[in-house]
Amino acid sequence: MSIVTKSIVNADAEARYLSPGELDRIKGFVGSGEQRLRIAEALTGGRERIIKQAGDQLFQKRPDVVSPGGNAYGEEMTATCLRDLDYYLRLVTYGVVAGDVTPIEEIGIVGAKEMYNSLGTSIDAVIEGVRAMKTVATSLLSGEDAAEAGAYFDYVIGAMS
Ligand SMILES: CCC1=C(C)/C(=C/C2=NC(=C\c3[nH]c(/C=C4\NC(=O)[C@H](C)[C@H]4CC)c(C)c3CCC(=O)O)/C(CCC(=O)O)=C2C)NC1=O
Repeated sequence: MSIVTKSIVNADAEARYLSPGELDRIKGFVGSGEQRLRIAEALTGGRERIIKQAGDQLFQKRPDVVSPGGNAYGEEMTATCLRDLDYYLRLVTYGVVAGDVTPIEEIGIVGAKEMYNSLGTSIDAVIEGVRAMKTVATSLLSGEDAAEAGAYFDYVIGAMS
């Protein structure tokens, strides 16, 4: 939920107008709108490059995951691994647009550790992949935009750790 929806739900639950503090936070959200959309567009447009380069970096650092016996070994499993990176990049763009980590948390974090454990996938390696996406993605952005986007990758990294 964005800060707008959240504030309205909270205010209406008490049948009250939005408070000055809520209006102030919404003002901040609206004011950063152009930047957040610019970042989301850049990440969406760069997705193929981000996934490809991050995958290369991950498999260079963790050759075990794509070696025989590794969780992402073989063309199909490697593609599934890259698909998961693409999922997390997509969720990062949701977070950036919403100005809120809740969509990332609800779609991609809750239950993720248990799921990866049951698949025999190394969470550390997934985190390494997300870290590599952050490196590539932030290199495509200017300073302030890189910092803003970086915070959402950091959220994923922290929440998976
Ligand atoms: C949008 C929210 C969402 C997420 C996050 C998600 C993840 C997800 N990753 C899966 C599998 C998988 N995920 C990986 C990923 C990897 N293996 C590694 O060693 C690497 C470290 C890593 C890539 C970075 C692999 C290889 C599989 C297939 C495992 C298998 O079938 O044995 C599966 C099992 C079902 C399937 O194969 O599709 C799910 C549900 N699905 C979702 O809907």
